[in-house]
Amino acid sequence: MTFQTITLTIADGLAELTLNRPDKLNAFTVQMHGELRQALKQVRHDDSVRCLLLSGAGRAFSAGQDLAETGPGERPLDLAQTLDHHYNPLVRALRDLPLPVVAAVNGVAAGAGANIALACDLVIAGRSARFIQAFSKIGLVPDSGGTWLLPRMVGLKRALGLCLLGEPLQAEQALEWGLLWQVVDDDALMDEARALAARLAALPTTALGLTKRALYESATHNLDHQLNMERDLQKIAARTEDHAEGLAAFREKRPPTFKGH
Ligand code: T3D
Repeated sequence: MTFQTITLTIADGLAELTLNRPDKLNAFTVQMHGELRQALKQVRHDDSVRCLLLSGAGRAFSAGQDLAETGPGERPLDLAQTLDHHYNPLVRALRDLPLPVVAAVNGVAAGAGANIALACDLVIAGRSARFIQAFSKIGLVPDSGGTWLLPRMVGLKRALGLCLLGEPLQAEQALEWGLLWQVVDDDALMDEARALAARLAALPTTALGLTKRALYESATHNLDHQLNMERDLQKIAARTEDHAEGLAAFREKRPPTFKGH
């Protein structure tokens, strides 16, 4: 399938999805959302894919919504519809993928661009990356899950500071605050991100998919509910070939070769 605003390549268990409007800092348009929906559907239905790597072409991850997509005087649009049709399904699609999703953040990630990166399971950033809750600067409320994610990741007070002030959070600070998995030199970002994604792609994918589900859903569960969930998911994981392979490899004192199921 050919896309105009994104690229998608699939090889060796790894799907690489790149936001590709570098001259507009990969700002999201309706067309990009449509292409992302198709690409994520393709990834989800391709059994060979065991990890997704999301990145942005050029000097940004994404500057969020394309503010020039509508001409002067064409706003206000019904932004509830925009979120219902485009941003919310995108965040859910990334979260619900039953395999690990890595975001590689180069340069700026602003507005929905920041929150979509942070919605990915692991985030690796270049040293010069910055995350901006740009919404307050244009009279909007953080969306794409930012108001849910940020308080859980950095605590309520830091989330308030980031969202009210809309100031850039530099990569090193974001790492210290628990938003990121790793910060690397800018020119090493894609190599390091691909190495991380390849590592994840070689792990037992079904178990990883169930693990991310358990961790994300824990946010709204009490301990009893979570214990029951772990019981149910463990029952599924225990029936996978990868579990049998893991046990065999342990007994035979060799590295396991997981198939992903
Ligand atoms: O529909 C809805 O609104 C609902 C959904 C909302 C979700 C959201 O994401 S709302 C938040 C939208 N994003 C922003 O408010 C960020 C706007 N951009 C900026 O603040 C700055 O561009 C950055 C801090 C991201 C980067 O600054 P800088 O100095 O590195 O780059 P620049 O020169 O400002 O931008 C470079 C080009 O990208 C420039 O185009 P030009 O002049 O070279 O033709 C600029 O206009 C364009 N660009 C940057 N951000 C956007 C954009 N074009 C369209 N939309 C953008 N968001």
